[in-house]
Amino acid sequence: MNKIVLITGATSGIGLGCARKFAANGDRLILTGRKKELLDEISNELTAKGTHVLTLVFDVRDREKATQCIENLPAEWKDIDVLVNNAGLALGLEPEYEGCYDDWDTMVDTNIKGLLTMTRLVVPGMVKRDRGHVINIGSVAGDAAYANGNVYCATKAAVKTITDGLRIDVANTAIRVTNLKPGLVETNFSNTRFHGDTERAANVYKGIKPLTGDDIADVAVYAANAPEHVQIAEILVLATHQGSGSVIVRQNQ
Ligand code: NDP
Ligand code: 8X3
Repeated sequence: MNKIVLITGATSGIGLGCARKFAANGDRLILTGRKKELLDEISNELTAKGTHVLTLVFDVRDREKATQCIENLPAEWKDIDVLVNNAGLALGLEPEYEGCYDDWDTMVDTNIKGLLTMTRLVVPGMVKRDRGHVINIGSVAGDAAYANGNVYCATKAAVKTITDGLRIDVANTAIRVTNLKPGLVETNFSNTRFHGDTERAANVYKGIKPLTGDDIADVAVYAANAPEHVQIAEILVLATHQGSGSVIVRQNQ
């Protein structure tokens, strides 16, 4: 059925993959992000294919702006069926005792507090309508810490607990809650993590065929379209030669 799907961080990677895959599924999209020009480009691309798209420009850390955007949605866009809490990032890969305070703050504010803000703004409407689905993009990094992943891993462990908590709190409703945990996905993620060091970022994907944003988006669309009595509570999606967060078998290295 045609749904209204709100995706945070829709300008790149997994969020962009979700925008394209939910559009191909016939859904209407509220695409949010920080980069207006990119959002406009993506909106034009999808609108040309017949998708109804609304774009909202805000940073998920800006609670006031996020609130303003969600509270002032046009009437025909208010009844959000699926919230994809995707916006997030890793910054740095250093031992915890050498970590950067600003990087820690940004990860916590985005990956945990931003996700919570969006949940707090969107889920009350779902509860009122007794329908909806929240898909949080967690990570294999939330299952166990890996070397130098410390704070990023902790934010994704928090996403797991926050997702579990929400699932419990809405179990008396028809709302479904999913923690979708990707492994190694080639996106802008590593460029961001290494503060624009593209060579270091490229090395992350050397010798292994990584997942793509589209691979993860396929799984999100599947979860959102499972029969109504089926709640995909948690899914871990790894590249075939990835055994865990820290075991990656590379060819020709
Ligand atoms: P990308 O860097 O390609 O995309 C991240 C998206 O999040 C961008 O659209 C970015 O926008 C947006 N974003 C970041 N910070 C904010 C913010 N404060 N407010 C609004 N939007 C923001 O990386 P991915 O697609 O890989 O990452 C998406 C999610 O997937 C993240 O939560 C990440 O932790 C998770 N993940 C990624 C994995 C991977 O290997 N790539 C594996 C497991 C999970 P902008 O361009 O403006 O920064
Ligand atoms: C992103 C995957 O393993 O680089 O969450 O942390 S990993």
